[in-house]
Amino acid sequence: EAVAKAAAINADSGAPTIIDKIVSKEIPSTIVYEDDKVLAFKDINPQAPVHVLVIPKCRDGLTQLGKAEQRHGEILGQLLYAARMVAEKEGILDGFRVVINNGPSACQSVYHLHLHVLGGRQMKWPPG
Ligand code: DGP
Repeated sequence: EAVAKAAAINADSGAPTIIDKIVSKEIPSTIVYEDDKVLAFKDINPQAPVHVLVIPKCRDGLTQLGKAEQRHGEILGQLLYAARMVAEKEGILDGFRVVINNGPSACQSVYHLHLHVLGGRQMKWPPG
């Protein structure tokens, strides 16, 4: 966990991330949902039977949710709606969780806003 935190601190620079390469398809991913603004693909390190990341194709300053401004309202809504579409496509609409890790203390490791859509098993509360 300390390593993850250190990586997160170093990553918060606004530099390109792995997600840019996933959007450009330079790095392959298993796409679950895509439209002109949003891409959803399977997480490489799944924490549940269904674990999908939902991202804005254009980062536009949204390295993390904490950087959101009022002008981002439309894309933020589109991301949540895409999360719901992913849940339906993956057959977990009756029970799923949406998580956004924001910053080092939440173990954010990739600084391009992304929603985790998790499901397919009984989730616990509180989350760790
Ligand atoms: P977070 O810790 O909230 O910043 O989540 C970043 C997620 O990104 C983490 O669950 C693993 C995932 N991830 C990292 N690199 C890749 C990759 O190259 N491909 C895919 N599909 N997922 C990745």
